[in-house]
Amino acid sequence: MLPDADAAITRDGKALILAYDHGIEHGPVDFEPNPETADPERVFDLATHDAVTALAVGKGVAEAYYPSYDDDVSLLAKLNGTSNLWMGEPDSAVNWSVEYAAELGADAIGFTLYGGSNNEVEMAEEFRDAQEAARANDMGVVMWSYPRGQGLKNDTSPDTIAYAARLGLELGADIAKVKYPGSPEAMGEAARMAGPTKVVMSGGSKTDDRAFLETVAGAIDGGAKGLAVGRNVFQRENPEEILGALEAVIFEEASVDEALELTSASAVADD
Ligand code: FBP
Repeated sequence: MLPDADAAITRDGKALILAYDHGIEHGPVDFEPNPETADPERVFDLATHDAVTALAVGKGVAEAYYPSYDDDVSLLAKLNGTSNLWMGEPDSAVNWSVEYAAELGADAIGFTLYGGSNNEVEMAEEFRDAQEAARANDMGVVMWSYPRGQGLKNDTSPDTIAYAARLGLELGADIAKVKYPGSPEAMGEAARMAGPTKVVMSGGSKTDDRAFLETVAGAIDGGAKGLAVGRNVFQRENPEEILGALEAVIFEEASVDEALELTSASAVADD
């Protein structure tokens, strides 16, 4: 990792990355709860919210939409991705080069590594090439560090998540995005193992406002430097509201109750 290499996708040393690679990873089913989010323009508009420090998208979406948003949105080029139709051992195709991402104006690259997969060695070698090319183009590096494979089914135990975070440091990521390991203490241990590499929490499937904000606040208290989130934002009826609440928790040290005041759920409860 390189100090400050992530400056273009962080604010005060923290990140709120809006992830929108779900069209590749999960398919259109993820847009069903809020159908207008199938339109990338809706999500690019969301990414102009002050809370958002970067938008993570794949090549085709970046090509089609980023030119209209390059003044207002920091682009995190998600280099690899594989559809849910793939039934083999976890793997991820590298869909665009770092050089092409740089040409499109990307500020950083994102790369999934499935530690523990039978494809880990090949993926780590692809990450090496991407990480070094990112450095040559002055771009930050974010690793989606998701241990999974034949003997490791979406393991989010504290030990595994600490190992995932450490892989980020060892392989040269500036930010390691990991699944929530179940407690603020376990998140703190993952952050400690990552050293100067910032650990951010992966959003996960949609939960209610309070549960989600409490998990995020706990992760931040534990030592996480922010959040990389998709469904818990864009699947909501009013994504802007939760972004405002997340901004308060992540960047303004607001309590969950204070942040909830910014949502209409709280307005309804107050009536
Ligand atoms: P969510 O906040 O919706 O969980 O998105 C985070 C993310 O890493 C996305 O970038 C990616 O599309 C998805 O999760 C992959 O999740 P998984 O591989 O666990 O299905």
